[in-house]
Amino acid sequence: MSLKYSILIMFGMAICSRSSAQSCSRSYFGGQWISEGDCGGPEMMSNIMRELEERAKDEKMKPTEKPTEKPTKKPTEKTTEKPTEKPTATPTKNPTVFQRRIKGDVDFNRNWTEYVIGFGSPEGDYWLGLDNLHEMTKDGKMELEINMIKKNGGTHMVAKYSVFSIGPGSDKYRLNISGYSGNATGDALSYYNYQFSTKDEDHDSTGTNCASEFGAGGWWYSGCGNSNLNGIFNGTGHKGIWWWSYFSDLLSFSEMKLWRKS
Ligand SMILES: [Ca+2]
Repeated sequence: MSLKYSILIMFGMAICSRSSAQSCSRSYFGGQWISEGDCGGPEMMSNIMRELEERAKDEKMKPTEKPTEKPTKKPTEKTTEKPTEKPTATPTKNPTVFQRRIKGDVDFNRNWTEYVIGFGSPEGDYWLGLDNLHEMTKDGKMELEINMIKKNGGTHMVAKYSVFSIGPGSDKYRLNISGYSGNATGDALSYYNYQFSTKDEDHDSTGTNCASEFGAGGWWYSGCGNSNLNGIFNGTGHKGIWWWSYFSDLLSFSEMKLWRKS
């Protein structure tokens, strides 16, 4: 008996035992099968052997089947692209502050170049700069609001101008202003429409330099004028910060801001 056939017989014994697990036991001894218990007789056994032989043939004829590995299909990932959001140009309702005197920690007695480019901190004492002022107002669509607090008594004064623009550097940032309203002592700016002056650039109408001899800061001086919001903080007389009268209207606070016309 070949080794292969022996294996088939042993496999048959296993099947037989499983089909009648409790009542049948068979063994191959001395060239024949010996049964113990109810194993269904020789006919059943021969049927089993025949089936095993057929199975062995079938197994031999079968080609080796390699498990076909199905390519794992990744689900198509659809990128959820958000539509490009265009920034919405929402018109700001907030004003632009271009001048503020509140702490006195920034020197305003500066030269021409510094007044052109600006200085200080937007959160504190501040001058935006004449170049920026010209750019922001040249379309003629800005209004001016000036908030002030008087040093003596703390009165809050407001001066508004419906027309406010600053000329180009070639015209020394000339003031164009009109349409006064408010509760300030009076209109202390609109009759000027003068060029800007500093201690090193004199464009006023006097024989002296108002920026250094009178006001101690850059301003639209004429001869020399009725306001001096860029004067010396806590200064006295005409070199201090004042509106309309340096005798009675010295200020502890000023803020100049632009509103875009609605
Ligand atoms: Ca002068």
